[in-house]
Amino acid sequence: MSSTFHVGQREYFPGIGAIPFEGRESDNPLAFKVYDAQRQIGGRSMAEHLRFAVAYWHSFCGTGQDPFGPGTRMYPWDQGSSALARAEAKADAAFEFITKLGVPYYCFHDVDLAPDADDIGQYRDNLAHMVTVAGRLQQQTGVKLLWGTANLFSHPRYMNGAATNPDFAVVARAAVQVRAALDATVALGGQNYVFWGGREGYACLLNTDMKREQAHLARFLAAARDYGRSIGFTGTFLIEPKPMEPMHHQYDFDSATVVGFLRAHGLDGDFKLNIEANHATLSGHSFAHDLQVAADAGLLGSIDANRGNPQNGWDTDQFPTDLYDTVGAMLVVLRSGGFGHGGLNFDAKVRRESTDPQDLFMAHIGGMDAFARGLEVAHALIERSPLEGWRAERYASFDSGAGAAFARGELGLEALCEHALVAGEPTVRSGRQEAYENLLNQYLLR
Ligand code: XUL
Ligand code: CO
Repeated sequence: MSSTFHVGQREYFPGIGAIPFEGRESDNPLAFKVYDAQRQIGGRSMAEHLRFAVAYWHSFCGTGQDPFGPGTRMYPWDQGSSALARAEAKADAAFEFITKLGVPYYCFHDVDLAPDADDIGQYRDNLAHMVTVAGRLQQQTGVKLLWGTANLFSHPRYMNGAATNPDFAVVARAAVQVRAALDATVALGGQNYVFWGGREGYACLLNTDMKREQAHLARFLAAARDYGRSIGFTGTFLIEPKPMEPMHHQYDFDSATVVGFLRAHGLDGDFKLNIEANHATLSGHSFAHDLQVAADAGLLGSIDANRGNPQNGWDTDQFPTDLYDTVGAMLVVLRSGGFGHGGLNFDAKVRRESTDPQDLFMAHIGGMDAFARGLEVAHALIERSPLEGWRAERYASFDSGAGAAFARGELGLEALCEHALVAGEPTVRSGRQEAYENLLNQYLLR
């Protein structure tokens, strides 16, 4: 493997070259076993189906700090004397990593890419400078921006919310970041723009006017939408649901809540959903459930791929490895026609105890292989197995006759009763859950 592959002055991951596809017999930890970017599945390459993205924040900013201790990883790109020099080195490292991994997209928050500053002019200058740097690196490497966003949750000014803050001055200050992050996203050709309402919620209902805060959130999103469209953003705005953490309750609780909110405020023409696996499980749903709710509303936009820990339920942001989860997710994605503008962003971090540079590669390789296998199995289940036929057959009584008339809204309660009188006691029909689960395993093992 080549070890001289870098985008800037310096190589940040020496000894690791482009990650090859070696197939299932390979034991090389730095090779793909399933993900073969150009392999065709149902008329599209794996790369086109999966549209992977690397998350700038976890992979190049997070050093492993947790509430009980500081970071455990010292990044070579984080050693320079000025904040801007460190940001430039970080960008070189990020694009080297993404290129070696062979991932087509990345995602960032404004203050992952550029140093934050309380002074608005300084903040804008920093971001504008780093947009120029990132633009040059995108050109050089061919890596593209899946989405940009603004971090409206870390700075202390946002402790009571950003768009939903009870203080208008904070709402206006949040607009500075959203405007700048939209400018950056458009300048870098970003295909989506994300809102994760990290502190858009409440810690205590006693001091909170929930109705007013949610109305302000809708106004803020509409203003951002109008500004984005005015500067030529043609991509999708995405809301990322999460029920709690950091707040006690967050307004974008889950897919169903966000679908209702978008429709209630007339935002569903411009906004879709970015579903994160670990946020879905935090809200008491499965990952596939929240994807299905979004897809059924025609609002499935993109995915933040990760997993939680089933023992504790927190947002642990682990890399996805569970094949049942990836098959379940890809079934929803394929049935709804694919990602469109969206993709699979690894909103995941290596463990605090994982301190070698190659751990970051292995984490992404594992996640990409897990989703590539999910894609293969979901595609085979849909195209070659009896799954779709079995499911359709369960509902066959609505395909014709009185059942179809009911589904069209043509039968009232009295007509339904007439039908029941004539038809007599319904036959007991098994749901056959075990057969469906065995079918999935059978295809997983093939
Ligand atoms: C936090 C989270 C964020 C969003 C972007 O739980 O998922 O990283 O994806 O702000
Ligand atoms: Co996320």
